[in-house]
Amino acid sequence: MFGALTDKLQNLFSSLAGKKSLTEDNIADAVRQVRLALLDADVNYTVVSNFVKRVKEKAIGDSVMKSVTPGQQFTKLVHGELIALMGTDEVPLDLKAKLSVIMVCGLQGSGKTTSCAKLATYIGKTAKGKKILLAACDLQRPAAIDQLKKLGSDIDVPVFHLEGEKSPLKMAKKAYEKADAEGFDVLIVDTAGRLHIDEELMKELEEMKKFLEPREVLFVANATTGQDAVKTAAEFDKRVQITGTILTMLDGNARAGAAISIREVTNKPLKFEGVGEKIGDLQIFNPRSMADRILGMGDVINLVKKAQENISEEESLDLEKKLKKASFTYEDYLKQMSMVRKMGSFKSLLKMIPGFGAMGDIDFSDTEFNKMEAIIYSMTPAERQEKVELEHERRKRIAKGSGVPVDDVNRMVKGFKRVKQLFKNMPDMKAQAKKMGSMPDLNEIKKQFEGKKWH
Ligand SMILES: Nc1nc2c(ncn2[C@@H]2O[C@H](COP(=O)(O)OP(=O)(O)OP(=O)(O)O)[C@@H](O)[C@H]2O)c(=O)[nH]1
Ligand SMILES: [Mg+2]
Repeated sequence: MFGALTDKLQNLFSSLAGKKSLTEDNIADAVRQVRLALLDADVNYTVVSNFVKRVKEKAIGDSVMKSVTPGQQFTKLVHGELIALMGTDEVPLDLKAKLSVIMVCGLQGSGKTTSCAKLATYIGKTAKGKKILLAACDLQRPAAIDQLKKLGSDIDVPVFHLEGEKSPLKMAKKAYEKADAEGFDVLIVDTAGRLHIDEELMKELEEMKKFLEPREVLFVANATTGQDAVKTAAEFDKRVQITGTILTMLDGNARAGAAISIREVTNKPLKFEGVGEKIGDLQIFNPRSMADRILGMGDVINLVKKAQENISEEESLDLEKKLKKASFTYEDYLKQMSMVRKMGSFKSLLKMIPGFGAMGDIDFSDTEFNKMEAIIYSMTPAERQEKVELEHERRKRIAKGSGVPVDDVNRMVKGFKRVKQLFKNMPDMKAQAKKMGSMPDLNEIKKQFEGKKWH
């Protein structure tokens, strides 16, 4: 997502890692490179200036820089400042009112309507039992109502609209009355977008806001639109006092620097990120996870969350025990791979795991998976359990049995060994979870990873 920025910062950090000490000179140079990398990624100019000023002050003033690993210290400093820039903590939705209204606004095509449906799904999952109503208050485009109705029916959430109603404000009022009368807990209001900010739109939103008294006014920002997103966010905030931002299109190859500047410019939290077109592709914005991804450290936080959502406790516990004990066999490998496949796109998932970037040469398509399955099924039980060495004769036999060239068998064995090694070094997530109660302390897990993976 931040490909170029990540590359530049990683190059910088590894060049620093070789240095014995950091002097004012090479700090100045490093800071300059951070500055260029951020500007290149389209981070807002003022935001960059403040950012590098903070980094420089800390780097020079910081006695830790005199420690044995100055490169790592500098990396940590940048990492910490990136987290601070994006808000430090997750900021959950405010749904405390008896009927909590969420007003969703933004420019045309930014992803408002989709985000309304995604939010409904998210709330349904995270705040179980809440009765949710969607309101179609975009009367600009006739198709907008149908779009929301379709999304609502897909996720089984009712959508309010009145045939023939021309005024968005009246529509919003009627939706509110219905939600109130029928005991809904959450009302999500989709609004019209415009190509540019215009007075009519802003007035409409202001009136709607005044009547609805929403707990949340969420600004939807398309991360691919660059600096405009920042200006627009500031303008929306001035007029309707947004409570937070939803970043969309982060799955595209966005130079998302502009989008992450929105927090500092508006001083309102980044609340969610949209990472795809599907209804489930919305996650709460976690500044730490985003900083990790920007620095190319993988996304352990969201990986753990995804794993918790998609894999049963026993399944993962069982496998994890084996992984830890290194009694991980080819059969487990197969199980592991099919489990990961359940969690969604393989590639995007692997990118979340530190160290897995290096496995880019492994192909995880269906054909490859089927091949791998055939190879493993052609092995004898002793081979599958790694009780015998897979010497050449055996590999030839397995290749023949599964109808693939020996090279494919070699590749599979190599992949298996790498995964086994990688998982042996993984921190014990489930033990962590037990210790902390139901939810693992993700930051703790991160810390354990940091120690292992940095330089
Ligand atoms: N890849 C990707 N596509 C998205 C995301 N969010 C929305 N989209 C797509 O972007 C397009 C526009 O989304 P809408 O939700 O209709 O945007 P909108 O702001 O309601 O648009 P208007 O109502 O016309 O102003 C749709 O095709 C969505 O499927 C996202 O996070 N990632
Ligand atoms: Mg829309």
